[in-house]
Amino acid sequence: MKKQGKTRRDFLKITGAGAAALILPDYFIISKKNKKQPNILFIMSDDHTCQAIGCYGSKINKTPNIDRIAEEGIRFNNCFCTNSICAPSRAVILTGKYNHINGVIDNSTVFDNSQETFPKILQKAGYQTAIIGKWHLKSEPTGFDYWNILPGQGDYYNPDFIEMGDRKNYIGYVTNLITDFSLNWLKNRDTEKPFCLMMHHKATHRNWMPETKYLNLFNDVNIPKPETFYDDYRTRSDAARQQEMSIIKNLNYAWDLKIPATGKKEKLNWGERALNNKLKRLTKEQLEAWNQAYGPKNEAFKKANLKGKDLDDWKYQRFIKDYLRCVVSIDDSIGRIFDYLDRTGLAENTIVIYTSDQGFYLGEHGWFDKRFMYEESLRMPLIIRYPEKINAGTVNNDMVLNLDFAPTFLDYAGADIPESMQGHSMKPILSGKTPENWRKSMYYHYYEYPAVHSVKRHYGIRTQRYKLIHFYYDIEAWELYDLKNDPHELNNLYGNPEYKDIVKRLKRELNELRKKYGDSDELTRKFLKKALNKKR
Ligand code: SGN
Ligand code: CA
Repeated sequence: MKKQGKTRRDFLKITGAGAAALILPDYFIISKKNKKQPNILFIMSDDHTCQAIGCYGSKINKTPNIDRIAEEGIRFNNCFCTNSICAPSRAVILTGKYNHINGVIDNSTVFDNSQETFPKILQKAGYQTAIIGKWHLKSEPTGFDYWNILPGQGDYYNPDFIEMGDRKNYIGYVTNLITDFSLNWLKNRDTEKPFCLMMHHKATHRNWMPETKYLNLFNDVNIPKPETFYDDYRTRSDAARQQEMSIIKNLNYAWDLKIPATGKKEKLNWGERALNNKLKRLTKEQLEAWNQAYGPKNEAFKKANLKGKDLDDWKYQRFIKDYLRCVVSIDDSIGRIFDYLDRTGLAENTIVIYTSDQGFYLGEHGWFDKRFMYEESLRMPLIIRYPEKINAGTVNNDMVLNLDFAPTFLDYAGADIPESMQGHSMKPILSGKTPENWRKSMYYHYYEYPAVHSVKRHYGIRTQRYKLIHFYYDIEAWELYDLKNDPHELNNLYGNPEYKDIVKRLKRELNELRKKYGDSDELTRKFLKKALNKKR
């Protein structure tokens, strides 16, 4: 029986106590007032990729609480971002528009917060809205009745938060604090109105600093490296060879691999200084736990004097274990949120979404980080639970984008979706009826270059079977992959005469998509000019 179906009188009958009126759970209020406007709980992590989520078939970890959303709802296997980097993806999610329209082409651009966003429209539709956690859009959040955000990337330990303009420091671990603040907001919200809460975790962003209680998790296990760890980029353009996100070459021993510097202060490299600064934030107890965990392991590493593949493997193990330890705290967070939703009856009338701003490489092609249009960083996890409308255990392969999130939420709220939004409501898909004309291909455009990790600017098209990418700026190169025969994208087919017609067709389709979404070489040049001026 659905909880929404019960009346206040039923409840009093069940409990047999009039005094129970004083402790009425949330769902009675919701059931009466907001039946048609579901609550929206949008949970987004930072850089948490499908390869490290149980329900996506992770071979390296377990995420029981996150998986519950998929078990009781829907899992999207083909949700993609339109630009695999943080601020741009967040701007797309808020506006339902591509970055060349909303303006946030890279992490250094300030989001124009006067533009229309789905939270603003939800407010007009009667919702109370809040954002808690990572924001990263540089301007102040607008469209939120309450906001409590991390400045910039935020800190894992004892972070500052900016609450409605006031900056305060908190003792604790960031994932737990974001969860505490979210639960507090839920408990104190106006129960007369539906809500939209965006809970944005900082984890699992670089430099992957785990919570003290998990610092020794996975100590005695060996996490298998992905098949493509030693990809030699043989058939690719120079873009893949010239990146700086290699686990072997670009992880910093201190910042990423947690081996603190012992040398003189003046001689420290950027990573050694950065790690020292982060460790300064820790309380005495936190630092003790940290040193107890890393100290002996670091000593053993130094003694072993590893070389070649043994050293590669050590780096991978240190990196992946810290990353996965951060995931455990996120999974705990989702567990705590569900405890509250279950206890209050809110679980019935709340759409719970779990996603991440983009995918991430966990050693695939030898990399960490994201940015490339290749599968691991293009794909976003997307799982949604809404028992009233979504059948438990649904798995969907339609191509959906972060561009579709805003229209979907507006559709559920019964609000009008502005014509200017470029995504489409996924509501019919969620109820099992994919529209016949649903997209069969998607457009992607990445701009942040020259910049950290040196991933060249590129745009491209992904269809259900193929992917065509054009790298530009200080390179002129195309790549083509057949995802059916080459799911790991190791074999660039561009230039192979057998694929001439396919390339022709894909280029035509790519141009059509660019036209449809209003992107062009001219606009790209404009953004380039702006970026170059900023650097001067
Ligand atoms: C920081 C990280 C990068 C990362 C970007 C963007 N370096 O600059 O590794 O790619 O953030 O990440 S670090 O030295 O500060 O760790 S994003 O998810 O916010 O786009
Ligand atoms: Ca990110």
